[in-house]
Amino acid sequence: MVRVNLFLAAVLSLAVLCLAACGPVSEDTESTLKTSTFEVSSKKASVSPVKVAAQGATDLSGMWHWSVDPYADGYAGFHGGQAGYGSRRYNFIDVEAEMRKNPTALFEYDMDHAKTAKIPGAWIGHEPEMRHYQGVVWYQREFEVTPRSDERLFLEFGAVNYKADVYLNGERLGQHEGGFTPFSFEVTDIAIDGVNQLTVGVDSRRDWQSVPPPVTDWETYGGITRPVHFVRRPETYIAESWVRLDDDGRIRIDARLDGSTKAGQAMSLRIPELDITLDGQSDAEGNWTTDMPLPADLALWSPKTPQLYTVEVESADDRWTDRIGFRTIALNGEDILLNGKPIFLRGISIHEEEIGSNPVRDISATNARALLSEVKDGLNGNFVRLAHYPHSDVMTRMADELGLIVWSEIPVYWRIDWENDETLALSKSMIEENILRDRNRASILFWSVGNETPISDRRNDFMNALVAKTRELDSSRLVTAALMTSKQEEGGVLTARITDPLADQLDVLSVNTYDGWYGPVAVGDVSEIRWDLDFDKPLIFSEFGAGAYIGLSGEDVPRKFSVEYQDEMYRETLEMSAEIPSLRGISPWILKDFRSPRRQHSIYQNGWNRKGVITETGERKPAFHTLSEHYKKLADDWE
Ligand code: GCB
Repeated sequence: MVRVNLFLAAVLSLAVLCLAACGPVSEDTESTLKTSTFEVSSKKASVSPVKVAAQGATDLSGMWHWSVDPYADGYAGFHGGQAGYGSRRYNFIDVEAEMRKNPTALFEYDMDHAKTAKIPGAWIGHEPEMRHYQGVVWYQREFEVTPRSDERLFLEFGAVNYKADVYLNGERLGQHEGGFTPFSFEVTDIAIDGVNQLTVGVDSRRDWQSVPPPVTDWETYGGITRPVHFVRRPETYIAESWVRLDDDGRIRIDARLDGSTKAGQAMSLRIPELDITLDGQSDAEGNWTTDMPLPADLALWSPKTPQLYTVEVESADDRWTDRIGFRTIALNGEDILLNGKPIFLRGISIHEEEIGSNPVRDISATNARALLSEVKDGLNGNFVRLAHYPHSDVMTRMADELGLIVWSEIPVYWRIDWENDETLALSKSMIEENILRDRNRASILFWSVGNETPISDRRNDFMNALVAKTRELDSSRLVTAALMTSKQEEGGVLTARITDPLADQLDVLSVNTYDGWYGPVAVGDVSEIRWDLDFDKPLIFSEFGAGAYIGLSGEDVPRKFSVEYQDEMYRETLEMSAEIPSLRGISPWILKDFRSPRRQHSIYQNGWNRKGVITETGERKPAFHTLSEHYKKLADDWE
């Protein structure tokens, strides 16, 4: 094994062997870890559009060493302060050689000899003992680099759930918080010629300042859940490109160069299939912003015709490419217009969990296609709500390709610390990372800023700030959030209203409605509920549903958890929905039974939320067919 800084390690090992017992020595403590959202110790780090990784990138997927650290000894000493030297999983040393060489040296880890697991992959899949583990796990692998003087080097992470502390060759690059969005570090000055050692401390724990909070209704899936890439770029490279069709019918391009020669560079855009080339020049800041008329022969993207084009943006040294669809979105009172035509969203909600009896949040292209094909072909759908956090970009790219409209969400969910400025900053950074990653996806029509958040003055301010941030970053899409409703008896009729003040801020109203499952309303009375809405905005049912255990059926009176009960709930709610003039979309809860630790009925649940219309292994329940038929009729009515 090649290690380059053995000398440094030897000096350090003498100097700090006592530290495990000696207590605090630096501010690199747990409290720093708790408060930071995107904090970088030494070198440049940036949010990065994932597409960069596909170009000039080495995929570091494969077998990585891993080691549990339940007391977070790799983060801090047992009296606080810096971690003891013998517990720092990120040391760039050969632990075994060190201990052989120095009889006083004590290491209580050895990553080189630790077990291995396939990365990306949540640790729930590493071994059965990890099933309910919440805490710190360290990951490590080596990779070879031959640096070139005219290149810049980056490490890019698709997603690490929930906090990541990243070290290269023993040097701390920084921390990222938020389990669902990409981040990167520039390592040009840290990567070495030869074998490099990458170490990631992953902490799955959350508190009330976290987003999402500690209490949710899904499996946490701690770990490095999306690919890691080592990326080489030219010294001046294309850091971002956003190419889309704007409301005014023109194709707009925003590209940004980063590097010492970013000013005044010749830039060009090409769409080879349409024989289009557009030339221009970056400004003093390296930005190139321009537009062009819509080519006459361009086919617009829609669920029926999901046409994508290869788009290339070029600078002197670099080339960025993506597959992009072009379409417009607008509102006209209660109508959502796609390419100028009113649409009805025939959808369903999905968690990021593949079909199978033992999911590990492995969203390969095959697994994404399997999920989305159930919506598109099985349900006759045109829409998916990717709940409750940004899903893998494999899903959003697949939605582009298959022709499914997407609702993309950040995990501002139920109850978080509305008073906390850092929680707000974290939520905003998640919006930014999500939008930067996915703004070239034609399929995404909606950015959702949260789900079922309880009304209070502080929460209202918090959510309003998120709406404003979303519009600032992308004014071309519609902003929504899943709200709760209030219902009361009026003249003998149960009447539903939206009283949440957040409704006024949103482009599209969305409500979760569970009468017939939660609360006193009998399932057979759901179709009688009336909706009193006076907003001149479209409404989406972002959730409704009922738990159904595939093994419980055939009883005379449908009862909770029987598949007949779920089916009746669907029939009743769909009947009710047909009476709401402003309804423009439906996204029941949920496509597939999904893991949720809060669901522990020992016959029907055993850790699974059973509201799927298919089971975890893909078996369709009766409600699946009811929904599919309903959507077939809606498709005929609206197209
Ligand atoms: C909801 C939540 C969703 C839950 C669902 C349920 O309202 O938005 O995250 O999983 O209800 O099954 O109760």
